[in-house]
Amino acid sequence: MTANIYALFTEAARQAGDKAFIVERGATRLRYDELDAATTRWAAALLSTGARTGDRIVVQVDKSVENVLLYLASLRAGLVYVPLNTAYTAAELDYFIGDAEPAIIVCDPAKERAIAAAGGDATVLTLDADGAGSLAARVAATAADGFETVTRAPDDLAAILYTSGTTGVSKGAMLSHDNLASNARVLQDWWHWQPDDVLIHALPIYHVHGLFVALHLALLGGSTIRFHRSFDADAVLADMSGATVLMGVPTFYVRLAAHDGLTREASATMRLFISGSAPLLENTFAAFEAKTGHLILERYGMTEAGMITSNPYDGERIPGTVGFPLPGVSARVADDRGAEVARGEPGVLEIKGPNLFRGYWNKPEKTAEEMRPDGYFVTGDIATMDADGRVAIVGRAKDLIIAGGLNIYPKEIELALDGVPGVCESAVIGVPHPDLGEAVVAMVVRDNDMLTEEAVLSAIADRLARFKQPRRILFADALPRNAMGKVQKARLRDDHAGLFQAG
Ligand code: MLC
Ligand code: AMP
Repeated sequence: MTANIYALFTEAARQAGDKAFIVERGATRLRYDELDAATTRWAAALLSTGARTGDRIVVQVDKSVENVLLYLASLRAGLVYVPLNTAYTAAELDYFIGDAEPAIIVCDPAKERAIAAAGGDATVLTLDADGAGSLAARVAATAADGFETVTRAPDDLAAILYTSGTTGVSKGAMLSHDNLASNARVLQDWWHWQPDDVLIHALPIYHVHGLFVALHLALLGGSTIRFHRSFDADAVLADMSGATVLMGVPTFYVRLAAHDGLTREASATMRLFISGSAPLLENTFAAFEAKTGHLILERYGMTEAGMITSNPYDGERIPGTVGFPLPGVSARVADDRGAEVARGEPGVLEIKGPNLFRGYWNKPEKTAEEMRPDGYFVTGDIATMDADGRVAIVGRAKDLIIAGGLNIYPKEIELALDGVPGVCESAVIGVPHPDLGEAVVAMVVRDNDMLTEEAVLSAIADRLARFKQPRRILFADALPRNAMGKVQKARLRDDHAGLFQAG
């Protein structure tokens, strides 16, 4: 028996028959009974490059139906899928390619030349936003009558997803077929997935949320996906009638709640709005309920472990909490030595379960730093757990900013800023932002008074993806430090908390 997660999708597709799998702008792009034949061609085309089981395939392409097929075919072919945010710059890509050592790189045609130069021995193929490119041409030219899904063991890797770290260096979280399959099965049950569910998919497909949670649940359930290339509140609302589930980051719900088109009628067929990847504010939850009658179901997860806790489907959905550890997941709130604290007290959330990753690619020392001897993983999130086991995320021990559901580590930005001529030192913080939840702000001490905000931003533009670049640069004479010489970021955050607030 194979543990290849694709085998589960084959089975579900068989049961779904001629039902639509992906619908885009009202048109069916792919039916379930076409899925196996399509991924057969894509998988055969990938292996025709000479890539072998266990090889990495790095993918940085726009969201498209073909991108979905590429992902599924990579699983089928036994390759390890390494998706990258399309916003990453050439400088950032060099690192990922060097670290992952892929056999295949798939990129946008515009980046082919630069990537070929950095790609070493990898076969570089292209795929554009319309699903065309040298990979698509190879698929079209591949004659494949059948393709046997490559047998994988439960612990074999299905994907590596990069996540940045406190030191500014990204780490590849290794996720096995069993990590992904077990999490999808548990969520299917926990969220009462139904055969006639219709999912609005407007998340990017290079992160856990859009790639695994959303795609896998639809595939396992044989559900139809209403496919959106990116999130646009108008388009999502226009597509809501007849749909049943939406998964989004809090920014989705902030924008929807502010939209005149969000009403009880507009959301009448919906049964479930799920939020995660960043904290959902209680006022967003309340505004959404007031306009629709729906209680957004908040869950909590991370790249290293997929989904970890979730509010209940039937029980109380309490804003400001992320619910209960999912079945099979053990969670404890601990002090800095790993000893459990009293219920209700804050501490670092530690977790264990079949969803927990296989470690960081090529970085066993980083894996060891975040594991307790008894196998618990230290999430870096500060949480409380009540007597019933309900978890609330109340802060972060890690120096992390989450903007629009995307993680940004200040260190990486500070390193880039400190390299700009005229910058003496910098401190990067996250401050509340009405749309993105948090926005990146940099305090900069300069030794050249002529250095402007625009000049600093343009100096780092090629180095950092746009979403990581500070929304504001504030110049200061000095950074506030404590007696140990450490920059007092909490004070900076307090001082600038109102920067993006209206009024
Ligand atoms: C885009 N921009 C952002 C941004 N997204 N800036 C900060 N943070 C973000 N998240 C910038 C762009 O570079 C651009 O800059 C400007 O904002 C507008 O770009 P856009 O493309 O129009 O943005 P928009 O479509 O509005 O996108 C915002 C968003 C999107 C929130 C809809 O970022 C998004 O889909 N986020 C979801 C991320 C996600 O999937 N996270 C899950 C991680 S998994 P300029 O200056 O050029 O105009 C995980 C685990 C778990 O965390 O628990 O799920
Ligand atoms: P990532 O590394 O991109 O997978 O992001 C994981 C991090 O997102 C977690 O460690 C949390 O800090 C944060 N996160 C995810 N879901 C929630 C949530 N519902 N509430 C608060 N923080 C969340």
